[in-house]
Amino acid sequence: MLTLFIGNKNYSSWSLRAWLALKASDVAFEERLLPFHTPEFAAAFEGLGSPHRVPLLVHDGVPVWDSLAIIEHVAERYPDKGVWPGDRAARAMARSISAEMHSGFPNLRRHMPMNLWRPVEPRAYGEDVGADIARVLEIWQAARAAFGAGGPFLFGRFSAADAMYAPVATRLRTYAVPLDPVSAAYVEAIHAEPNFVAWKAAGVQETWVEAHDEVDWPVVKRESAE
Ligand SMILES: N[C@@H](CCC(=O)N[C@@H](CS)C(=O)NCC(=O)O)C(=O)O
Repeated sequence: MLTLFIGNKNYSSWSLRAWLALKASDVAFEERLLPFHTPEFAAAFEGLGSPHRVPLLVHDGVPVWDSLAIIEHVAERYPDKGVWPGDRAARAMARSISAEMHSGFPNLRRHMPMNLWRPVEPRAYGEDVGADIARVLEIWQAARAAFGAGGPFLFGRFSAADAMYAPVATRLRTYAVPLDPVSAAYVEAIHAEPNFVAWKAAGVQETWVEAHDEVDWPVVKRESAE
């Protein structure tokens, strides 16, 4: 039995990554949403030896934490589910860019937090954020050009690499970042992906507000409030 602990769907980009990868793999799992900064959140991690962070997967009593470790765990345990691309060169690139996402882009992540209910509005950014964005777009264009022929995602069909970059696609849209045509089409494909659509629909209904993820604070701009 698999249980995936996640945070608030509106804000928790790391939870979204693991959740999308699990959904795409079509492995049955139970989802448990832990609202941030609640006693319920802290209690869920007791005795597991993991950090108090989501996502956390518990598989037959064994805890696996950190989005990329969860993805690798699922890929190992369900090798026929196509978590990573089937082609070896594509898979090598998919793993590389997923690791790059996992360890990188701090300026972009800090300046443009995932916030699914924020109306699409530009946010000015400096050179450091611009450099992160330029690298993301370079990655997307390279993957699409080399391996994207079979579908709208980075390696054609949806893979763990798309799960890793989906929250970035939302940020680029939310903060109205100008995009080249290839990247714009990719952002569109992520926003049309049915699992993502379901996640966002749930996220924008939530009522918990995280001040540090609201860049217009103390104003909380919400699409539904318009
Ligand atoms: N490197 C971790 C990052 C996990 C992480 O930072 N999760 C955040 C939410 S997106 C968290 O649980 N924060 C705890 C809190 O805000 O109390 C991963 O890839 O899963």
